[in-house]
Amino acid sequence: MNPLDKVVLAARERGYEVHHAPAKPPAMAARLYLDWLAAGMHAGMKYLERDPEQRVDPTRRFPWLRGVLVLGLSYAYPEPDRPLGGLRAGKVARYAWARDYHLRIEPHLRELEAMCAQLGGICRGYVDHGPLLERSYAAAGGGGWVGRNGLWLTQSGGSYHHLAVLLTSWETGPFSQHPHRCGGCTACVHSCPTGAIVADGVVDARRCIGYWTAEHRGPIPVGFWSGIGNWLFGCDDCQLVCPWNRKALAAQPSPDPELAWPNLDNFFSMSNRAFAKYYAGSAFVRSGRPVLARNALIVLSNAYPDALLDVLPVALEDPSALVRQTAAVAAARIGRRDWVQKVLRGLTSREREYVLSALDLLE
Ligand code: B12
Ligand code: SF4
Ligand code: SF4
Repeated sequence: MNPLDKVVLAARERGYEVHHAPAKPPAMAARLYLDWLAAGMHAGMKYLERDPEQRVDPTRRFPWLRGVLVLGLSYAYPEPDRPLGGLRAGKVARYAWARDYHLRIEPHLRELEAMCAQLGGICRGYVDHGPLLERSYAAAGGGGWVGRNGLWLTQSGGSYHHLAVLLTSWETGPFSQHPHRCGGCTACVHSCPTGAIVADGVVDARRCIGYWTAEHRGPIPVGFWSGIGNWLFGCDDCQLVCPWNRKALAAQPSPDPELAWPNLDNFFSMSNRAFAKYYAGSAFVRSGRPVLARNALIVLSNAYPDALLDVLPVALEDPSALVRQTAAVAAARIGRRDWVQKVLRGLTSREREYVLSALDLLE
């Protein structure tokens, strides 16, 4: 067995499906990325502007790079039951129902890198954080295609796959391209509450609930609040309707009911430190307690105004200005403008500006 096949086997033994992709994403994928950036669709994710040439052609940064292995890990595990007790109102995207996938995948990538070195090659593994077009590698890897919702999906496993890439100093191949199997379906496009799927496979992050609720750290413009519905963290609307996800099922890892159905009260009653400890190892910790509390206030103001009335007295006194700002707007939204004045006093002029312009829009 040649060294590359040994690495592929080792990845499969760790639960990944593996596809061969070329060292560089196809020129058309590079063009799509640069056009997306130029149109500003990356919203506040400034890191995506860094070194776009390297992202579309990683051989510039890694001169030893000859081929890429795409690793797919299914997370199509079943939905756990909602625990009893507590304020369990918001929906969490499926990827966040189990231990943070970065923490699960990265140790495997380090093991595969070490194995490559022992076999006389070089490998570098990335999941999410590298300057790489993971979906374009996946699409070029032949195991699946990029659907209208922009997600990479396979016929047998649907789109609930985490992706990682292993850059290698060995030639990969042969390559094949999977047929595009969306056909005449447009279910995902119509399901998106905020109209974020602006063209086939193109998502404008400025409109995506996944961006606002999990990546954006500041206050959320009030114009997006109703579109967020009861998505507390991330959004799966464009995957829930996909026919290719109906049959997909994965056994591992088991989802944690406390992550799939968190008790919203925790985001207001816990200190930042207690929150980090309680949710250690989850995707929530990367965003932090104030972001989860911000989202909870929006969900409650959209769908559970009575429960919002119960948490507002605490939220309006929260140590985080982000939470107080959001609480003030949420209070006004359910007719309690009399609670806003007190909050304004403790905010900087910029923070006040957000609240006052949101109130104007609510009129
Ligand atoms: C930035 C980012 C986001 C942004 C922007 C999303 C977007 N669509 O671009 C936001 C925060 C909105 C986001 C949301 C989500 N994300 Co995200 N995100 C990323 C990240 C870090 C970069 C993506 C990027 O570069 N976008 C720019 C666009 C232009 O590029 P692209 O999405 O890669 O699309 C390329 C391909 O579609 C290609 N293409 C299109 N058609 C074809 C055809 C062929 C033949 C080829 C070769 C290429 C090709 O062209 C595009 C440009 O190269 C990647 C990880 C990574 N490093 O790649 C994860 C990633 C794409 N996200 C992921 C996930 C799971 C999500 C969410 C489902 C999370 C959630 N539940 O809330 C949502 C889904 C939103 C959606 N419908 O896309 C997974 C996707 C897994 C999969 N099966 O596809 C990734 C790969 C993370 C991971 N390692 O698992 N995400
Ligand atoms: S994740 Fe939600 S908001 Fe983003 S494109 Fe999909 S359905 Fe639309
Ligand atoms: S919902 Fe339909 S159009 Fe969207 S990705 Fe799935 S099959 Fe393709």
